[in-house]
Amino acid sequence: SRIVLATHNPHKVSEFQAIVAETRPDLEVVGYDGPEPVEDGVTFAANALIKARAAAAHTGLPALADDSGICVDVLGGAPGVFSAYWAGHKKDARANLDLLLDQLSDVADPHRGAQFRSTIALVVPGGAEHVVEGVWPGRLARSASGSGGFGYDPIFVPDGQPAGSERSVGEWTAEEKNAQSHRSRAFAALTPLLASL
Ligand code: ITT
Repeated sequence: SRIVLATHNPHKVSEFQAIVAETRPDLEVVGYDGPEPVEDGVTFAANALIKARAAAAHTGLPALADDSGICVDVLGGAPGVFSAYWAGHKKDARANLDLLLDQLSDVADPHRGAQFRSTIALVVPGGAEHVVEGVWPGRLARSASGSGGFGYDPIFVPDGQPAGSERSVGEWTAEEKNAQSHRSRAFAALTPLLASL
């Protein structure tokens, strides 16, 4: 069966395609190029639902949408839902992460905790709506490294790495990232809800 992925972010599309191929190879993920709704929610869940509902209504197919971001402990969870536009109205990943590093320049290592969060909404036309979340704990690096992934990956250092050889997600392969990421964790929570599709 087919499911539409309501995102205009090509990095999310390729991550989802890899994650779905691992767990539900029978599911055909199609892209969405219909109208982009205004994402004016104040939570990840609200924005994920706005995007999934719009795609389900426009295509008549079950729709998935991801709303995600980085949440920094000493900033009370910011950038959060503002992650894509942290440095201004243009989506500029480099400006966003440079600003975040600046904001934490005086914050010592033990206090640089942060999480990537992914909230996925599933909307079945005329049927159910579900929202799940995946969290990936870690901390912010002192400077950017690596060119893998997208967004804040070059400054996010996930927990659980051997001391002395910690790497930012920018230095991870796509396979390494997909094995652990917030997006994979959210998708794992969704798997039982996709069973009827
Ligand atoms: P769509 O709304 O079309 O899905 P978007 O990129 O605008 O695409 P969001 O509104 O959910 O999506 O913004 C998410 C932002 O959070 C994204 O632009 C990155 O800055 C950051 N982000 C989310 N997941 C990330 C990841 O896996 N690695 C690095 N940064 C991530």
